[in-house]
Amino acid sequence: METLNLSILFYSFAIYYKKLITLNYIIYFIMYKKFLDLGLQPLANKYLSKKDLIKKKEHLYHLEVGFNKKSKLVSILKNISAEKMFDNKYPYRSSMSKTMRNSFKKLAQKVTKTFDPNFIMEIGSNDGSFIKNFDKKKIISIEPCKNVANITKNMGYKTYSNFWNIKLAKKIKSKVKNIDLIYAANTISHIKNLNSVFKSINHVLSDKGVLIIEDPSLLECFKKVSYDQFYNEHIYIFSLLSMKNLLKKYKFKVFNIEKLSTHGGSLRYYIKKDSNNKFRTSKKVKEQLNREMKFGLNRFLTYIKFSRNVENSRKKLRAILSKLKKQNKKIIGYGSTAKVCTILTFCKIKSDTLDYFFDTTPNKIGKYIPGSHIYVKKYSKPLTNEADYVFLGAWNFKKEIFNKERKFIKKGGKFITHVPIPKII
Ligand code: DWN
Ligand code: SAH
Repeated sequence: METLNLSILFYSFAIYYKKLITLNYIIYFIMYKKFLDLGLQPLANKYLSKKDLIKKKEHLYHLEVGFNKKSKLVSILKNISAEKMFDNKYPYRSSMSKTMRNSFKKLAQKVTKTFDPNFIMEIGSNDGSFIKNFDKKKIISIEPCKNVANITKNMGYKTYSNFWNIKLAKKIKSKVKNIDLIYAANTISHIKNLNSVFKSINHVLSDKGVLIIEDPSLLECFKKVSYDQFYNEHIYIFSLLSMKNLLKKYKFKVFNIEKLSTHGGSLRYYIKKDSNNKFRTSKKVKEQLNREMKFGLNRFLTYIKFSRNVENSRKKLRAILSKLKKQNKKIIGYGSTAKVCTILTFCKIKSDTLDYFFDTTPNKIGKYIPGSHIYVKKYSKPLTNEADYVFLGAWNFKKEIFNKERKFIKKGGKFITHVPIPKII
């Protein structure tokens, strides 16, 4: 009887969510409580050519976000294959911003001074913005996108063009024994199977070694209502609360954290094996946990409130843009980020509102943004009088961009942002 009831329940779900009948989804549905629905979205880094536009073939998925009450982990609910997202046409390049180049350089100097590692490994090395600060004999890197991995291979760095998993960990361990620093920036949040991630790290990291993870902070995302942090590649948005719970299972411990302003507010977690007594836990860990608890990241109600804030943000942004269009103002976009895909699609903003986007990334230029199909133009020199208003797609680099565009601003040029509230600046 119990089995029959369960089967009925299973099939009712299956019929209700016609498009999402995968076992994975059902499991997620049980584990995660949905709090945000960002509608049908494209894969954020799948830029389209003119030919693709004519063919009208674009993969869309339902972007829903859930909260795991037990582990406090926040995750998108749809499972998209890693091979599909991180293929040999991946366009993102970390080195496109001075802010990130500087951030990686600063960290490289800091870890050398603080930990003096024998050997370093980076997971998700992209175009080598971090590893290039080290001697080629001291570091190896992992980057699954073949086109991107070729950049660091050509620079002479040992690069494994694979996804991080136990098979690769075993291969690496058989060749290098003393990896005592592992770094992964904006990458662990991209890997669905966290069990495999941490087991594999445990396998290669020396007992006295340090693991440094850096990813967008859920607290900052909620405070800034930056719902654009949610897109297909950001499978998880971590908080210290969820990271702590997660690491417990693998006998890892966060012993220090740093609040970073990069990527709209990130957390850098310094992690060690439980058995390692070399590092004392910093009081910053407790302070961050207190901040997260005070904000309510442990309570579902906070998530419902965030979802309401997102809806208000959409209304306000649409109102600003439509008022400007009624006044016949010319608006363009600046920084064709992965994040902007979520905003444009969710707010139904197309090329009748934003004429085009300026961007510096070679593989995005001359193509169309997924979903909204807004054209990406090559950015080659500071703005003059290209538009009346500029929508900041790369709002996370506001400081860098405003510095570059100070003449445009001085002449009365205006920017529009959606964080923390949609406004003209
Ligand atoms: O997590 C991820 C982060 C690290 O990078 C990945 N899943 C994908 C990607 O996300 P993103 O596209 O949102 O990242 P960014 O770094 O915010 O993208 C900035 C974009 O803006 C790039 O396309 C480069 C462009 N840009 C520009 O045209 N002029 C950036 C700056 C600073 C500029 O001056
Ligand atoms: N670390 C860089 C790049 C972030 S973009 C930075 O902070 O700027 C995310 C990177 O993670 C991409 O280059 C992507 O190819 C890589 N990545 C995604 N899944 C991965 C996996 N399973 N193993 C290793 N790298 C992965």
